[in-house]
Amino acid sequence: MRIQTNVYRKAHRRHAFTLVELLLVLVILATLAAIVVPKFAGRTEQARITAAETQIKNFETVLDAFEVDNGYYPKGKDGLMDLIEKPRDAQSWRGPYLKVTELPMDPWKNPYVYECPGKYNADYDLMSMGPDGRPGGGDDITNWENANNKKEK
Ligand SMILES: [Ca+2]
Repeated sequence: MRIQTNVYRKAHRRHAFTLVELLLVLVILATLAAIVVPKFAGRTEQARITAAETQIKNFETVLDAFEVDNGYYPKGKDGLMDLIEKPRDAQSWRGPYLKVTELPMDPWKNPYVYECPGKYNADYDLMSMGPDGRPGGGDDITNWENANNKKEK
């Protein structure tokens, strides 16, 4: 009888200790999450920005190839589609210039914004609207900042 009680107490104490341990682990995890997640989130955002910059550079390369073949950059706001589907008036089109059936979205799941002729560049403007998903706001990733083909102002 006495042994049984001891065993029960031991088991009970062990169980209680485990609960405290669990709570402690939860507290530690919550603390870690509070510290680690914002830093990590910042990095993924930076990674997305880098991805958008890389995608724009890739578009530029492909648009140059289009220009070499056709003598002009794809026209209008839907010009990027001309990289995938042959425009009616493009006689020397040798695409598709992108190995996709749909244009890639930017890292925030918004379409890249293309315009030819450009407002900022002599040839064309290409940008991602950035994390806020709208033009402007200081977070746009464009091909006219740090571009060497800027229009004279
Ligand atoms: Ca923006």
